[in-house]
Amino acid sequence: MNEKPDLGALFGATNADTFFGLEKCDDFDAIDASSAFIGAPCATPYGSVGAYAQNGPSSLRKAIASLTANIDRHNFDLGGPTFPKGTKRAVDCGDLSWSETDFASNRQVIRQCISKIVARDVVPILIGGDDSVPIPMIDALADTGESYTILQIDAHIDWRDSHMGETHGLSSTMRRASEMKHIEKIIQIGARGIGSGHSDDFEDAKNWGVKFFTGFDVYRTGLTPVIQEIDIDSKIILCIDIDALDPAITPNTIGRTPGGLSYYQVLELILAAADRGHIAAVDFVEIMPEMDIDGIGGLNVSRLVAATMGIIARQQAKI
Ligand SMILES: [Mn+2]
Repeated sequence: MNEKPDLGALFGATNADTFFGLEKCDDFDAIDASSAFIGAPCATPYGSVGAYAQNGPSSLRKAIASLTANIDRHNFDLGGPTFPKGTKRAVDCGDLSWSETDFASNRQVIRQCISKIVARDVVPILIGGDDSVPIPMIDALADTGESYTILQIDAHIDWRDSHMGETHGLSSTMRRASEMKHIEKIIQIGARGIGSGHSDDFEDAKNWGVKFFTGFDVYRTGLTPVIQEIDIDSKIILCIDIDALDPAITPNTIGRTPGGLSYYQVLELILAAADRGHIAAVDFVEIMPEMDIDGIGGLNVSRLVAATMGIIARQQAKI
């Protein structure tokens, strides 16, 4: 047999151009959902590599297409259907428009979209795109007048002040966030190996007050100390760079680094954020299907996104 069997055919999946076969939403001003899948192919890329993760959002829609007929089935990671009775479903807002040359405009498009969605009490799930995409998302939350904790799950700390002359690129995300008045706490989990960060950047972050739990810390002590650091009733921005996960399960990324988190460890952190606090916004970034191996990364990331939608649906319905 040369052709691989099709799981979607086994389940009766239909062709869907949205994530998980969710309803499409084109009007941010009228959006009515628990959360919203928003594709952001590009914000502020470095000139040397360009918009290398632009196919991330479409790759996740494709990766979960086999389950479009199963959206109401039991998800054993959640203890029920993804969207149980009494909850609102998520929607898919498609991909935001973007330019390869006008980065300020890319950031403005993301910022405006997030500001409108959160004003309607919908939790954005921004799908990148490289790790510069969250900067305007985090900035947009200033419009609510609330204060936030960032839970950043990433192999890299992203505290460069500038890299290759760019201050809003993917290596500066947490430093830019730290400069925003509405960000009161940052917890960073999963840093490991060698990235673009310098020891000075790490010192600056610690001096700001960042609570760090490295990949090695999680390996040695588990997640309990991390979860205890999440303040009760805090409003949380979840910044998930998929290179936080082990490259064995998310090879679909440019920054593969040995020693990453497992699927369940990341899921437990997302559950803990909703359990102790309130998830206000989410991003999943650095998704690069060209790097994937037999669809393994798309599988793991798309299922984590779907589980996140289920966790947020329960949070929004207070069940
Ligand atoms: Mn990273």
